Amino acid sequence: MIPSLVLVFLVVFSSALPETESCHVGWIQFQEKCYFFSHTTATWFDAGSACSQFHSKLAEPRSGAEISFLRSHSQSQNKTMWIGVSDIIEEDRWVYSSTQEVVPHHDFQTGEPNGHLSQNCVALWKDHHGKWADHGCAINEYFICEEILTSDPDSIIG
Ligand SMILES: [Ca+2]
Repeated sequence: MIPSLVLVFLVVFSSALPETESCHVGWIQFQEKCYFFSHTTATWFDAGSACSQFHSKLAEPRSGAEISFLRSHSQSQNKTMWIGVSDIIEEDRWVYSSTQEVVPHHDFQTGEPNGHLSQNCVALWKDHHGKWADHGCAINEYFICEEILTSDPDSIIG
């Protein structure tokens, strides 16, 4: 009796573990972040608020790998999608929304940004195959939220 009881505990315990280290249902993991690709549209500002409701923020691609992943995934959905980059505060100074840091490596399509003062928010542009374009912040588009994947530091592989 005792060994089987122990086994039950082990199975329950070990099956519960991965949930704390994986993305929520409906979110997609890439490297150490979880992403939510919206099924509805919102202005850039409302998209940011919607992400906050999920304890996340508009996606802020920080590496070439993240840029490529987001470009490819938005392209597979064939949608234009907001990310957390804008030049709202100072024209032509593109910064991440959450930190106001200047974006070191952008992915603007050739010829973009081209909207000057009328277009201050960045979207992965459907017709540019997911490369960036500046766009009117008040326009409703799909959006991408990101959340850092919380995991036990001892369990990180690689
Ligand atoms: Ca602008």
